[in-house]
Amino acid sequence: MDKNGYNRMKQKTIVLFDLDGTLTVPRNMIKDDMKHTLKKLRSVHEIGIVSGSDLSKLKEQIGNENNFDYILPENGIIGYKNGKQIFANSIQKQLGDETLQTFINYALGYMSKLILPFKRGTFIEFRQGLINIAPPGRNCSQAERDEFEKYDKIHQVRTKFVEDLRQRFSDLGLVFSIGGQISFDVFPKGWDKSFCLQHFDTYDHVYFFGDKTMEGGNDHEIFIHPRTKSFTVVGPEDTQKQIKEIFPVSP
Ligand code: M1P
Repeated sequence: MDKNGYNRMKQKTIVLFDLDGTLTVPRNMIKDDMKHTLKKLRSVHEIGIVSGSDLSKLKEQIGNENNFDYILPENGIIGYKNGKQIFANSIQKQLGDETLQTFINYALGYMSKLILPFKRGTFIEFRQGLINIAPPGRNCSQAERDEFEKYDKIHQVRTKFVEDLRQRFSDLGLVFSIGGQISFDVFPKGWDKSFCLQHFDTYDHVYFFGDKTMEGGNDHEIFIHPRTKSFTVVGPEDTQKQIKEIFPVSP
């Protein structure tokens, strides 16, 4: 075993990656050199993506989903192995429609009072495993996303909103996670990225690479989970560099 816990003897290993900020620039396509590095890695280990994004967004960014053994959208509340669905749960089943409606109505009310540099459409996106809330609206262009991200760093729009929701709905056992540029995700406790680890009970080693590994980031829970050997990256280039260092097969 080397200093990174990498064992050259044949063991069952899965290497999981966050998508935005780890394999790609947020909401951008995966680059060819990253595909090449992952292909090399996949020649020795199974690889997977665990993302807060839903399947359709994830597919837009990775192109061919067959380049991965596991695709785990929505934090792994839905799971695909070699293109076949292996698992699915839903927030609707978990919380019930009455509670969901109370929560959604409140969030829409809060956002209706926010004054931001601009607003576009789709402020709440209801996904199978989470609710995504975007104060400027999800229909932003990339330039508008970048602008809001900068504005939010100064004005803490999402942090303040999350704090308010956390206090008001403290009895619902919800987790609030700021992972991307314009929005945050809301899901039941335990439905963070560490949820997907139940699919890998039979694996000897579970590696994880993510950029939002700090407390409050959406990679944090899987990052600190005792089942994983995890690494923080600062962007796709850093991910490639670290893959090559940790898994000697990669060129
Ligand atoms: O993967 C990180 C996040 O990416 C998107 O966030 P945003 O639109 O704010 O950049 C969303 O898909 C979000 O759900 C996800 O957690």
